[in-house]
Amino acid sequence: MAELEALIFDVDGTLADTERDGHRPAFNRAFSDAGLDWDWSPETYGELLTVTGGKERMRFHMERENIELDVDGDVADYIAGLHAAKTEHYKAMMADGVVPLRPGVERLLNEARERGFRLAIATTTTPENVTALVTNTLGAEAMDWFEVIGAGDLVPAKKPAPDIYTWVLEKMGLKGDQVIAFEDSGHGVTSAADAGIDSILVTTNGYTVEQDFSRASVVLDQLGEADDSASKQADKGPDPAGFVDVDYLISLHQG
Ligand code: XBP
Ligand code: MG
Repeated sequence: MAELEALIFDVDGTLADTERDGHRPAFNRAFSDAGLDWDWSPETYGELLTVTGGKERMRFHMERENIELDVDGDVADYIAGLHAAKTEHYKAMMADGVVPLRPGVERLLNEARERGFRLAIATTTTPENVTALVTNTLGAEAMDWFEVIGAGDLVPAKKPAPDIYTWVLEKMGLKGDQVIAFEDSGHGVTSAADAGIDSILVTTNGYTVEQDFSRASVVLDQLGEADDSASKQADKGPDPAGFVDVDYLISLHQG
C-alpha cells in the first residue's frame, strides 16, 4: 500500500458552498447586465448543475429552453463574454466575503501543511475564481499552499471526465494511490475515480446530497469541528467520531 502524500481538493461545494449564493447570483447579474431575461432560481440552478462549467451550463440552458440568440458574430464569443462578466461579478462577491469556507476546511488545511502533506486543487471553475475564494478566505499567501492548481479550461473535458485529476496527478508526479480527493458531487467522484484515485472523501451539500456516491470511500455531511461533529451519510468508511483530521485521513487511505 502506497503512503499518503497529498490531498487534492475540489473547490465549488467542497471548500465552500459557492454554487447557490456565489456562482448563481453572479450568472444572474451578468444576464441582467446584458439585457437577457434569464434568471436562475436556486431550484433551476440545481438542475443546471448537471452540466459542469459555466459556459457549458449556459449552452445547456439555451438548448433546454430552445433559445436562439440573435447576436452579432459568433454565439460562442457572446457566451464567452457573458461568462467573463459573470466571473467579474463572482470575484466582487468573494471580495465582499459573501461565501465562507465550509466547517473544518481551514483547520484541516493547516494541520495537513504542518504535517508535511502536499496540497493541490482540481476544479472545473475558472482559475480567477479559485484565487478570489482562496485569497479572500485564507489570505493571499494561501495561494502558495497549493503546489498545483488545476482549473477551468486547462483541460478540454471538464468533470465528470477524469482529465483535471489526471493533469494534477501528472504535475505532482504522483499516482492515484498516493492521494485523497475531496469532493462534493457525483460528477467529481466519477472524475477522481476514473483518474485512478481510490480514496475519495465526499462532503455533501444541499445540491448534491441525493447523488450517486457509490465510488466514494466515505460520505460525510461536513469535515466538522470540535463543536460541530461530522456525520456519515453512507454505511462505509471509518467513522470520524467528531471531526476529520489528518489521522482520520491516514486511516481512510489505508482502507
Ligand atoms: C464547478 C463547476 C463550475 C462552477 C462555476 O464544478 O461546475 O462550472 O459551477 O464556475 P466542480 P465557472 O465543483 O465539480 O469543479 O463559471 O467558472 O465554470
Ligand atoms: Mg464541486
